[in-house]
Amino acid sequence: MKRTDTLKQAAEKQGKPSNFIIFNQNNLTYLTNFSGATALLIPENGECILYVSGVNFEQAKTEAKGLRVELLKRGENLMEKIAKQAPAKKFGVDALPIESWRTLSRAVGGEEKLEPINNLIRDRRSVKDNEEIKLIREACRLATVGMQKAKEIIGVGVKEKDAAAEIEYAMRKAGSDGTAFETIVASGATSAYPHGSNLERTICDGDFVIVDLGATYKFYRSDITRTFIASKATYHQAIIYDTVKLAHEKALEAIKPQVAASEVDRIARCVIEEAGFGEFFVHNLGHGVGLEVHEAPILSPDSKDALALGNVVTDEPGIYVPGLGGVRIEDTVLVTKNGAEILTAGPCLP
Ligand SMILES: [Mn+2]
Repeated sequence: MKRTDTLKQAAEKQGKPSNFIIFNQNNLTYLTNFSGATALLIPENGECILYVSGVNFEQAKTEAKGLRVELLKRGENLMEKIAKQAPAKKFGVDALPIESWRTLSRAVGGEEKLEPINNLIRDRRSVKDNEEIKLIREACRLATVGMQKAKEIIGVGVKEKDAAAEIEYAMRKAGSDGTAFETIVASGATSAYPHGSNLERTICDGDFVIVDLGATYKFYRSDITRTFIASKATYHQAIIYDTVKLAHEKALEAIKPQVAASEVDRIARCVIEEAGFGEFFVHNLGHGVGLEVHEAPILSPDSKDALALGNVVTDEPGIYVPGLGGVRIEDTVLVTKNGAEILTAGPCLP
C-alpha cells in the first residue's frame, strides 16, 4: 500500500481530516520517494498532486512515479493554487512557518479549515517498513566502515580534522551519499562537550577521543559513536568507560516492543547514577533515526513514546566530566519482535 494511503487510513482512525497538504521536506520525501518538491496535495479522492518549482521540475517528472507533477511557475502563489485545485472542508497540514500558515488559511477561506497533523506523520515515520529498514541497514553498514577507519587511525599526534577527513572519505568510497551530520572527533577536554569538536587539536597521550559519525544512503541515515583512549587508560578513565558500556548494554537488553521509551532511559540512567556519575549524563539516552538523524521516538526521562516493532532508535549513554573529558557509546538499533538488533555492529568495532 502506498504511504499516502496508509496516512489517510491512520487519519480516518483518529477522526482527522482526509485531505492533506504536506510541506515538510522529510515528510515529502517519505510520502513520495522524491526529494525536491515544494508541496504535496493528498485529496480524499483522486490523484495526489506534487508541486515542484522549475529548478527540480524535469527531475520530478522522471523520478516521482505515480504522481501528477505540477510546475510551480515563477511568481505563482502556491497557496492559492492548492486551494483552487482542491476545494475541501478541512485540510490536515503538517508544518509551516507562521507567515505561510496565514497565507494558506487566507487562501482556503479561514484558519478553521486547517488542522495541524504533524504528529500523525511523526508516528507513521517512526515505524519503518521493510524498504526503509533495508536502506537504514545500508546506511549503518557504511557508518561501521567509517568507524573502522577511525579505529585504525585515532592515536597520539593525529589532528582531529585529519581524522574526520579520513573517516568521511572512507564512507564516501564505500558508497555513502554523504554524512548524516557533521562528523565529531573530540579529544581531551573537548570530549566533555557532547557535541564538541574543535577539529584543529592534535590528540594527546591519555586523551579520551569521542568519534560520532553517520552515513546517508538514499536519504536514510545512521548514527554511531565510539570512544577511544589514546594510549593507556587511567583507573578513573577505565571506570567511566566501563560504566557507560554497562549502561549501553542494560538499555539494549531492555529495548523491545511495548516498553516505555522512558523506562529504557531510566535503566541506563540508573547504572550511571549508581556509579556516582549521574550529574554527568547530560542528555537523553536516544532518539529515532530515519530520514532525519533525530526523529521519533525519543528515549528520555519524560518521553511519552512507547517502543514498537519497526522503530529504529539509538542507544547512547554518556558521561562527561568537565576538564577531564567524556565517554559516549552509541549504536543504531532496530526494534524487533522480541528485542533489539544492533545495525551498527562491525566485526572489528570495540
Ligand atoms: Mn545520536
